This record gives sequence, C-alpha cells and structure tokens, in this order.
Amino acid sequence: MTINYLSADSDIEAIETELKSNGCVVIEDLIDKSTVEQIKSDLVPHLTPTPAKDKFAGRHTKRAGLVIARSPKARALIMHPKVLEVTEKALSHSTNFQLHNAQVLAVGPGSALQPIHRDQWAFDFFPFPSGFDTTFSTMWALTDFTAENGATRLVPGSHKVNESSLEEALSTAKNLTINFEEETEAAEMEAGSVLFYTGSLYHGAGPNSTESVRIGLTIQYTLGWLRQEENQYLGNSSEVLDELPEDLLRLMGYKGAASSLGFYDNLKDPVAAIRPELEKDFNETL
Ligand SMILES: O=C(O)CCC(=O)C(=O)O
Ligand SMILES: [Fe+2]
Repeated sequence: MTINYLSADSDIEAIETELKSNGCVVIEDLIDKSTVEQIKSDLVPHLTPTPAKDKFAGRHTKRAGLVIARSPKARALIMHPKVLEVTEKALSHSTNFQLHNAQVLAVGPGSALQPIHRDQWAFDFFPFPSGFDTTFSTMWALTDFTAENGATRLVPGSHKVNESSLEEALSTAKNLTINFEEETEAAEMEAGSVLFYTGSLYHGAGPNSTESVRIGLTIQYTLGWLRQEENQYLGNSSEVLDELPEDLLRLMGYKGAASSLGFYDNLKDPVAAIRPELEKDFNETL
C-alpha cells in the first residue's frame, strides 16, 4: 500500500481504482500556479492571529474558513468538475452530497505530528460500516508539501480497517498508536496538486521541522443527509449569496436530501429563501 501519483488528465476510473485500493491518491498540477497564488493571497490574511491551543488543531497551526466568501477564485476548486465526479462515485450510496468544510490550514515551524484520525470520526465516532464512507476529503497544496514541512501523512490501505461497534471506534480513536516513520507516508506534492483521501483513511498533518509554513486548502464533502462540519448557511452576506451560481448554492446545502430532508415551510425548495428566482420543485433538488 502506498500513495500513488496521477497526472491531471487521468480518467476517473484510474482515480477510483487508487481510492479503492489505497484510500488515497495525489493528482499532480490540477491547477496552475497563478490560481494558487491568488487563493493564497485571498485567504492568508484571514488566518487566525494565534495558533490553536489543543493538540488536534495544532499548537503551531493557523486556520481560516468562510472560503466561499473570502476567495471567489477558490469557488472553482470547490466545484472542480473532476473533484465532483470523483466525490460522486466515492459517496454514491447517498442520494447526493454537499460541501462539508472548506478551510485553509497553515502548519507552522515547530508543529508536531497531528494525532492520526479518520475525518469521519467527526460524527461522534459512529462506526459506519467499512465501505460506507460519509465524507470525502481533498487537500490542495498552496505551497509545496514536503516530508520536512508537514505534508499530510497517511496510512494507505487503512480505510479497510473495520470498526464494528461504537466502543471499538472510541477505543481505536483513544489508543491508536501508529509508528509514524514506518506506518505513515507523506503526501509530498507541488503547489497546485491535490490529495484525495476517503473519510475512513487514517491520516494527520505531518510535523514541520523547517522554517517555512506549509499551507493547504482542505475541501471536504459529506452525504446530503448529514450535518455539515462548517455551517454553510452562516457567514455569507446577502451580496455574496446573490452572486453565487446555482450549482454552488446547491452544493452548500440549499437543496433536499434523501427523500424529504431539508425543505422549509410546506416542501419548499430551500434556495427560495435566499434566491426566489432559482426556486424549483423540491423533488427536483434531491
Ligand atoms: O493539514 C493537514 O495535512 C491535515 C489536517 C487534517 O487532517 C484535519 O485537520 O482534519
Ligand atoms: Fe483530517
């Protein structure tokens, strides 16, 4: 098991094969360097002025969300057709999927290895059956990612480890001991490349022993019927909401899910609350 690298023009089947066998894959140079620089300059000024205080969030790591409002250019990454096609396949056991979280992550000098985790433990450690992923994660490199500067470290193949009960999931989360040198691999990649990994894959931000900051933009997706990690209904002004394309609004969650989740009033399309001209029959939004 390893992290494999595919070129930007790889077909979806090749990406799916990697995700099935390793739970992760890097797509090289999916966006150009000027897009990277623009997104970085939009988002970096919004990084929290001080790092987080806990080990998971990272004592030398700064973050910022509200990516849609803060970086018009980053919207194209959230809606990148290749990413959406791969996510659709990865989460095909649900009627649809939605944006879960979009966040810039700056891992500063001196950062320790982030505790290894599954992103889908966010759902109170519910032991979703193996093969039933509830999230799909992307990590876009906005600087080069190296083993030294904190490239995300992954345990390829660990998406197949089954947690058969809540107790088992909780105990795994608490006691997981991974020898990071031997069992994890660094997703080294150049700025403009993107790492894909499943919600069930063990991973964490790597330690940063350099003098420079590693910056990534993580964009994650989740099943339409689950609660989003970053609340997408808050924090966007009506000016921003007015300029967003319909497909992005739908991806943010202004749509139905499963058979009847997410309407308002009497089976009304949720988008009608903010953009009445886009209203559809509720069932058409599923
Ligand atoms: O920054 C990274 O490389 C990974 C961060 C991560 O996995 C997380 O915060 O959930
Ligand atoms: Fe994570």
